[in-house]
Amino acid sequence: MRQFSFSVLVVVLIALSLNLRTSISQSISPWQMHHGGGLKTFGVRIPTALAILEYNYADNIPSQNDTGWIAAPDPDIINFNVYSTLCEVAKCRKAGEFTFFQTFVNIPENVEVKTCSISFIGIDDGVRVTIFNSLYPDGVVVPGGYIFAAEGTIEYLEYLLVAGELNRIVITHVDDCCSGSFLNSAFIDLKLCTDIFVPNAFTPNGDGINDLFFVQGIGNGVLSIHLSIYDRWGEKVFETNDFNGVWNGTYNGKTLNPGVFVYYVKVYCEGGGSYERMGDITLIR
Ligand SMILES: [Ca+2]
Ligand SMILES: [Ca+2]
Repeated sequence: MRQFSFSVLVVVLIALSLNLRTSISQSISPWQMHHGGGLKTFGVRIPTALAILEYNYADNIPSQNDTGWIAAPDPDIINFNVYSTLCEVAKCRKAGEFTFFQTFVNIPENVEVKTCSISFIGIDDGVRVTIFNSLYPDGVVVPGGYIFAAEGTIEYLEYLLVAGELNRIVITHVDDCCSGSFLNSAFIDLKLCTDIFVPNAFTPNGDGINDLFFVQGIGNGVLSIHLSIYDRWGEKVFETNDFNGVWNGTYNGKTLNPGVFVYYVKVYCEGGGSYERMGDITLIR
């Protein structure tokens, strides 16, 4: 009976890892652009250091189905480049024209967004990033989500994205100075992974119930893991890089006494990125 239960467990484990550990099908739709409502006069000249205040004058972000949305010049990277409407009309930072770009990021269910950033190359003159999803139906500007420089990266979008739905990302571009008005490229770097589950106790007494310790829930997007377990004196008693690696409560072939151990697991995600978990495991007999 014990032998049977153990075999069943092993078969279930292998089946789980074979069935679940497939790649995640995320998708990022082609960039669209919207010309907005034309030149906005600020009335005052906004100092360079306070340039984000220009966004107080921006048009509202058009709704996602607004008929003004058209394909971006290059739907993959944007590649927007026009002559500034400010030339011979307004001095730098006394007026601005706002142009919008949107894309939809489809994040599957049951995954963790480990990191997400958006990098820009060739900005003239500034960008702001806003995210819309079920958590933020009215949109949320990413904290620190402004760049007034030739290029840069906005990070930590992962805290605002929602799995299991389309997340709409909108760039509001501002041209505030003659003569150029361009946004060459935007690149969204999204790293997804399943979140693992690590039990906090097991009972390796040979009764076929909860006799093995292993990392659970290794699913979509996990590339590899490294698990190590230490006793209370800091000695490593188990280590594996195997998804299916199990600890049976022994060390060097000897049965260990009941007690509290510490596990450390590092999970490497497809496409880069990783995360770590550590905690206690109680060995009970
Ligand atoms: Ca400009
Ligand atoms: Ca047991």
